[in-house]
Amino acid sequence: MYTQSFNVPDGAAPAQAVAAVLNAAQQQVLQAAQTKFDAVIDADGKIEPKDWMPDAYRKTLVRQISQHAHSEIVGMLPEGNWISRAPSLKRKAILIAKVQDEGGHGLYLYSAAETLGTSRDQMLDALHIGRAKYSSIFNYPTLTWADVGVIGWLVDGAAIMNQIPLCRCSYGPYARAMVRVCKEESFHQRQGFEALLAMMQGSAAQQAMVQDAVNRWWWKCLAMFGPPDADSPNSVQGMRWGIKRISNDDLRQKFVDATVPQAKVLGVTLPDPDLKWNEERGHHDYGQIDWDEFWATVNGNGPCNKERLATRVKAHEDGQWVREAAMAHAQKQATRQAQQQEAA
Ligand code: BYC
Repeated sequence: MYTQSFNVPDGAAPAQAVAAVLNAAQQQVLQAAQTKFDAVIDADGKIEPKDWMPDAYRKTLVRQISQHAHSEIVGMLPEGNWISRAPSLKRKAILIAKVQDEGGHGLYLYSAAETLGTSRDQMLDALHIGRAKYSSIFNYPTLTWADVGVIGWLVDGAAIMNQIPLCRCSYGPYARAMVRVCKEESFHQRQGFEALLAMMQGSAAQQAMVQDAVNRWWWKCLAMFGPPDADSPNSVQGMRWGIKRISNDDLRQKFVDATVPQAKVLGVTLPDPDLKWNEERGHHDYGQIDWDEFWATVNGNGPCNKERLATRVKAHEDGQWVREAAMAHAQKQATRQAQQQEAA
């Protein structure tokens, strides 16, 4: 026989023969869809929600976008703790706006992930039972007001470095959401730097508070970019698909190079004796990141993991009545609209 699909033994049941032919036809359709998908990726184009995509591409995007969304809404917590203790009305207004922005980023990102066929409830359930990841950085305490400035300067600074390339991600809804997120994050980073600059021009105690916060956050921010490239299981495929554009280590290096001159302007010391300019590489060398500590935190054993998750679950439960009221209102509006249409 000519093809594998026709290669059925004599006397096989007709139903099996039909299924084999159908299978071959389905394989052809699938192959054509895969070829089209690969061509779009190779041409640096965009994949949109209704386009065919491989299951693994869809799964990777849901994983990354939902983790990103979770990071935004858990990220509201360490800063939210300081809203009532901000040192002036101006700083309080800025912080409220920033925390609100993070909530908005979570919403755009959950919406982008929903276009891939996973519901927001499913994503939130995964977060609340501790199955889903969110950024390691939010499992550390914010001990002083200087921590809030350092989160803006370094944490948002690292987030922007990672997120600017995501504006060119191959999945359209994620890329478009990131354009707005990055614009807002850029303000967040600058307000953090400006708050620290004000403190560095203040008393010796304020300056010491800033230095202490920088000492506690610096290494955690370097780890935010994820494991070294050689230990990053998702990187190669993520880059092949145009989801990730720049590797974990390259982004980390860009962050170090961009931050060193900013630290000089601020007048703080970055807590790394190995940090120095390497003329040959055209980059700064830096010391060893504690990856054991990073993995312990990612796996639920950082200083604040349990507290963050408990606060998030409580916020979700406390908000149940709001979701119910919104649904009841929408239902009422839909019924009223249907009645008006019937009457017209
Ligand atoms: N924390 O193979 P890899 C923000 C996980 S905050 C926890 O390199 P991938 C904000 C990783 O998920 C920033 N887990 O993975 C700022 C993977 O586990 P799974 C949020 C981490 O996906 C201020 C495993 O380690 N931004 O925006 O290729 C206020 C192996 O890693 C971390 C984003 O999420 C970490 N730091 O690369 C409020 C950006 N690093 O999933 C909010 C979007 C790695 O296989 N995400 N892991 O079980 C990304 O760009 C990428 O997902 C990552 C990791 C660079 C984070």
